Amino acid sequence: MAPPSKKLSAHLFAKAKQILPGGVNSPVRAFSSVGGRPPFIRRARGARIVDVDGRSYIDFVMSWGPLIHGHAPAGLIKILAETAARGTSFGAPTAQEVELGLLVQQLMPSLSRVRFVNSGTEATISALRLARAATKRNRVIKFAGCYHGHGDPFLVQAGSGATTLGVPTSPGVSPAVATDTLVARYNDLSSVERLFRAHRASIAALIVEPVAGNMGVVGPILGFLEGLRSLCDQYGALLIFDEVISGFRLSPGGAQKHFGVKPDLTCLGKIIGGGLPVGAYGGRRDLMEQVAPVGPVYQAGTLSGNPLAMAAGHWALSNLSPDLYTHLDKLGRRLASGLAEAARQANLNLQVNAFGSVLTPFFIARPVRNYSDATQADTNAYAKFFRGMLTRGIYLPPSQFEGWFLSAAHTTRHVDQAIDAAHSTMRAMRRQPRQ
Ligand code: HOZ
Repeated sequence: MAPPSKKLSAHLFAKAKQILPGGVNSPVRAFSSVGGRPPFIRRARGARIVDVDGRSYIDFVMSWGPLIHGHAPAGLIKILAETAARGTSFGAPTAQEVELGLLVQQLMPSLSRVRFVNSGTEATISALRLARAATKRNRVIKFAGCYHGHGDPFLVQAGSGATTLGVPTSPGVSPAVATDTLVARYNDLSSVERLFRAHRASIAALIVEPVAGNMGVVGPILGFLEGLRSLCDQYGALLIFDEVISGFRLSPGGAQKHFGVKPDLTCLGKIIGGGLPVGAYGGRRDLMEQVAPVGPVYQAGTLSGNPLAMAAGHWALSNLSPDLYTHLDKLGRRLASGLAEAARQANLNLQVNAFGSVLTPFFIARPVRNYSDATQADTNAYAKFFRGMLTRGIYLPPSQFEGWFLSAAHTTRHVDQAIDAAHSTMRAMRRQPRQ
């Protein structure tokens, strides 16, 4: 069979660049760090996406995490159609937002109150404002390589697209804002303690991705999250878990349930919207009741609690089951060990960091436990690997510093196809001279 032409994607990308900066609405999608042109997607179902040129790929991006049930599951599409037929937005209270709130609380009991917003970015900036108001302090500790959306206080040594593009601290973040952001090393409690000691009475909060997902996947070492909880208690700061990625993915109760560490505030996104734009923040009642209209901390949104998004989120969370996590864990382990074996046979350095259904293979010889390790990975090797996999019909994150995501729709067959593609891609990489 003749390979399909890539004309339409190429044409659309050229046209997109005439109107959208870089041709995209989120930087990592432009393929800048892996080379080539992004396929434009026409449709998706299950674990597969199909581009406008008719090429089908097994998808390991899954919209960067929200699609734990796969693309376009029939139950979700039905609920969305029924909900849309009743109206797409009211800017007024609905039953759906109450139902979703109660379900979130049932799954994550630390959220005794929850506020829905439209993205993870909104959730984190709102949670930080609340923490500052509640503690009457201004500073925040974050970790190098953790990404909490694109709010100014968090675009300091940030992971995800900021690292991919080589601008971990973005121009445009005012120095005054950056001064209030203190940066520690992930998995290094002594770096956190030093900051608390030096700035003791001025730190409002510490924010962390309990399993880092935006420097690639990097899990917490034993005692790290517990240590953060004690340090926050000792120094009177609030502990904020950014569970935008880990929430409902690591377990129905997120990383906080999995590791048994209770944050004061939690930020959510991705799965909570079932593939529609939703974020949320929530936590201790005494804190959340400082949010307007109960308290003075202002935050609002025209589309917050949007009925379509609430219905999608409710469907997604209602369909989480123990069997789903067993399936995801099994596939995650199979994919991780398959990739490691492919690299071993091709004699390439590879470390696969995997947590359930999210993983990142780093092209590096030694373990990756923090941002400095992650950024020493061979990004040229990742780029070659990415291009080889894409040619073989496997759609991966176009950056070394992102997670791969599995879903209910992935099967052993999909995973084995990806492993086969990895074997042949890595063999070919081995034959090519280093760039
Ligand atoms: N920041 C997102 C990944 N961690 C990328 C979102 C996107 O490009 O869609």
